[in-house]
Amino acid sequence: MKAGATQYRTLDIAGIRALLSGLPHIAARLGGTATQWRVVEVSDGNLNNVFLNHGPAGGVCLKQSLPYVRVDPSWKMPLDRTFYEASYLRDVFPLVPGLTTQCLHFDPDLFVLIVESLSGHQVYRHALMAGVDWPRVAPDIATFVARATFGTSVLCEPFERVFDRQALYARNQTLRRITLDLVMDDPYHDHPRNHWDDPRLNAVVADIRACAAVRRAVDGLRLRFLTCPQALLHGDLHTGSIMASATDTRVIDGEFAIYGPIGFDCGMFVGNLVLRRFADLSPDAGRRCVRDIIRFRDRFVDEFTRLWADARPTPSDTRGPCAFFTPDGATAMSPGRVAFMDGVLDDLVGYAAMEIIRRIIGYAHTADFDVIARPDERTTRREAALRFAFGLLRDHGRHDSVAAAFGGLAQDNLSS
Ligand code: SR1
Ligand code: MG
Repeated sequence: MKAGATQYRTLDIAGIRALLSGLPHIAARLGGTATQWRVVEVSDGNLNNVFLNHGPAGGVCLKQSLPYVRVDPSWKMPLDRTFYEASYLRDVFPLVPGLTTQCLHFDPDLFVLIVESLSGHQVYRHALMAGVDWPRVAPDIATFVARATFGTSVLCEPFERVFDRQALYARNQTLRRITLDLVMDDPYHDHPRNHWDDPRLNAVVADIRACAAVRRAVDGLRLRFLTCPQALLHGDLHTGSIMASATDTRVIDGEFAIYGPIGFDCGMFVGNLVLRRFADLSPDAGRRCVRDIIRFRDRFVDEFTRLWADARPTPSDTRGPCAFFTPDGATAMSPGRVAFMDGVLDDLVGYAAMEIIRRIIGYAHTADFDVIARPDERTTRREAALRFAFGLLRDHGRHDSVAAAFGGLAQDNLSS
């Protein structure tokens, strides 16, 4: 949907007050009258406008698609991304009610999405950069991914329902294109969207691009991203898509929702933990990073396999949706299930590496390294992160476990 074809207009603060006033269930949630509402722009991501709205009784968060990329208005873009985010929330909120936010309203003309606002939460990336240690976030995200993916897959639901949903998200082509270009393609050849500020990274970039094993791994992961619709993915599960406090974790920003390989969501999250680790010079950064990756892996595998073990046939499936890979015994994981989980974890490692690389040399960098004051030190840490990701891709499929792939991050000096 293009701007101009509808009543679309980009809302300013007065327009937001008027819109909210006309939505009785939202106005009631805010309380008082429109003149008492505080509307503050908090746009932080690359794509959309975001406003927090608070009244005497409560708050909501409003997000509106723009007909372009917010951080680059010359990059034109259709408006439909908030439609996919609203759809994603409606599909996964019942599966993970305490781990995301509820869609309260979607306006198909203005492409406005309204969700409950969170209080006392911070963007997890910013919190990590400020030095917090919130050990529950990684297992919470693992629970989120396990429940949201299992519950939208044919392991849980009749294929007819899953295929209908696949058809809907198959239309989210603009954002799948962005991920394909920015994560899977651009970093591996010269492209004007790539950038890095220090020529001392040129050598490692050349090494990554010249390596045949890396090219094979990237080609395989790219193909799986396009041809392996295992489950409904969040599609952009980096640490900026998580709001957290010490006691509560919420996944936001599901506009990149598509069907794809489950390990993609896992890898986005883990890749961003690794980026933080390379930017964090504190003595126990490595220990915390490896702890969080292992906790993520353990909770994800436990939760997914528990859901699988508990799943029951639906009326549509005479053999049950879980007839494939039936366990050999009450407690044993069948070889088929073990192989499935191993495949997801292999994907995790590969997509984590690709996320690390694209966040350092591609179009959309992250703020993690900005806290390092000295430019030469920033380059050193970025180079170390790139070399680490290079190794993950070169050896992709040959790591015995997630611990084997990431355990080295616990050592004190990664730059040498
Ligand atoms: C043009 S969009 C760039 C990046 O921002 C989003 O958060 C996604 O990560 C995307 O790759
Ligand atoms: Mg986002």
